[in-house]
Amino acid sequence: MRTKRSHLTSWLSKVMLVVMLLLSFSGTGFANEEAVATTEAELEINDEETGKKLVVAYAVCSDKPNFHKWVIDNKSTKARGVNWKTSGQEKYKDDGYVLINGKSSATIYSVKDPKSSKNVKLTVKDEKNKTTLATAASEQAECGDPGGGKKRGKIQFTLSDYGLWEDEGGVILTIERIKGDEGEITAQVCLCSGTADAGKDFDDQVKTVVFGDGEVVKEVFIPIVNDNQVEDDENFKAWLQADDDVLGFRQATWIHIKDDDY
Ligand SMILES: [Ca+2]
Ligand SMILES: [Ca+2]
Repeated sequence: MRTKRSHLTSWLSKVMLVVMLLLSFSGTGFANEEAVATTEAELEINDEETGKKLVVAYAVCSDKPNFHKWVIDNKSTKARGVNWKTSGQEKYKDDGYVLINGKSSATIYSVKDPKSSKNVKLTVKDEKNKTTLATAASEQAECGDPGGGKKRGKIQFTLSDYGLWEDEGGVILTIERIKGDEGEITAQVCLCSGTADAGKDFDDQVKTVVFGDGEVVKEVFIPIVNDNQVEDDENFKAWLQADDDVLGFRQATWIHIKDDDY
């Protein structure tokens, strides 16, 4: 066992030596690097000889409404200074310098033109501001994409119709949160008359629903008025109101009340 282990140790140290030699010969300049477009929004700087990724720059889902968000990834083990600038709209040019440690990334923000949906390009240059290392376009980074930022998800009614007897006391509406669960979502459930009258046939008080971080389902109880009159079956509608970007497909649901006084 001891002999095998010492052979292994000796073999490992040889491998380490070769790796260290390779690293020391890889140089500090940018001469052996080439930019390779992977997608429109992501570019890589690779070492020409080894093919290893050195720098990757890409747009991600922005958590600030008026800014594009970018990530510049330093894949090498050495700290690297880069200059960056964005262009696309004359008025909204932005630039800066960032020092990124080895095997680390830097997040940068650039001002978004609120009036234009045009692509904004990020250009990353070397420390001396001479060689362009990478450019990436912002439009590819839709929120909710893999690798994007936080996913709040969308909320909607689970069903498009509910039915109950007038003497059941009320109805429980279920609101589900899909495609994400991060952060808080506040919504209101508003009730509108159909053939059933607000206040007379059902309690029309607006209900507030808060999805906490990680919560994906909420129930809301809507009281129904039970009378002694013989009447037709009646209905009313519940509306979900929240920020546009968190509203799912089923924003309304119908509640059908079946009369029990026939
Ligand atoms: Ca009744
Ligand atoms: Ca009735």
